[in-house]
Amino acid sequence: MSEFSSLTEAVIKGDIQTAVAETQSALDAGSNVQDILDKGLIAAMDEVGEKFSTGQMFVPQMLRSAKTMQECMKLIKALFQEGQLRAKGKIVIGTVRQDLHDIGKNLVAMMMEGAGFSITDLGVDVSPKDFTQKAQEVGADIVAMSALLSTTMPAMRETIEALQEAGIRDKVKVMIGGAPVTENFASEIKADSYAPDAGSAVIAAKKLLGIT
Ligand code: B1M
Repeated sequence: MSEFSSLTEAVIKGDIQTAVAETQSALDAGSNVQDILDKGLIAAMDEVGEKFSTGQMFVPQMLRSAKTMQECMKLIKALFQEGQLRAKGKIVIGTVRQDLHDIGKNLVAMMMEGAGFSITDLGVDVSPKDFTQKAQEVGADIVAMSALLSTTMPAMRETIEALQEAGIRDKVKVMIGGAPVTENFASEIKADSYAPDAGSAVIAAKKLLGIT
């Protein structure tokens, strides 16, 4: 059991007040910030992802845990900018062109942030050009696209083509997901990865970047 087990437990339960207090007291006690993140917060989100993927936890509880994690992150985020924490990789995420559904995409983004990735969230209705420009600008490791409409899935292929045309397809991994998206579709459009839910998306992102 880690020294941050009360923090981990509070995040899993979605108990914002306790989790924030535990984070603050760990910081006040001089705990290593990377440890608070890895052993306290990320450990909690790993478990939440696992419980969600195996049907032991549902969307509202997962959102609550993700929100709890985000509130704790506010306390330690400034230290990221000061370079005291290592981001696991840079992910540019968005819902594809002409698609306004963002609940699932937000969940994926929150879980990925919870897993220690640096997230640039472009929001909804993101054009292939915008995905490409932002990926170039931030030096993204992964472009992550969400689509909830069968009519907007082709925009995923077009985004991959735009990355290709911009000459960065070999520098960036592409991950896709969303209710109508399938593993077959991912292979068809030559995406690097597909994930059916937010918990699996984190596992897939780690796998893409060779993080164990
Ligand atoms: Co829309 N809608 N909607 N809608 N809507 C669906 C998707 C639909 C299935 C409803 C239905 O007909 N049964 C249907 C799509 C049919 C299809 O094409 N297959 C539909 C339709 C038709 C429409 C409109 C066209 C309706 C209309 O106006 N005639 C319209 C389109 C607007 C547009 O986008 N241009 C529309 C509008 C809307 C609202 C704006 C009202 C609202 C969206 C609000 C918002 O997101 N801010 C809405 C909603 C809420 C839904 C439903 C009810 C719920 C979607 C949702 O949030 N699910 C949906 C029906 C349904 O799914 N039961 C429906 C919860 C969310 C947590 O799950 O998004 O699947 P999900 O995300 C999951 C996974 O898919 C995965 O992880 C998430 C967490 O586990 N995942 C990824 C998602 N992205 C991922 C990315 C990854 C990896 C995993 O890697 C990058």
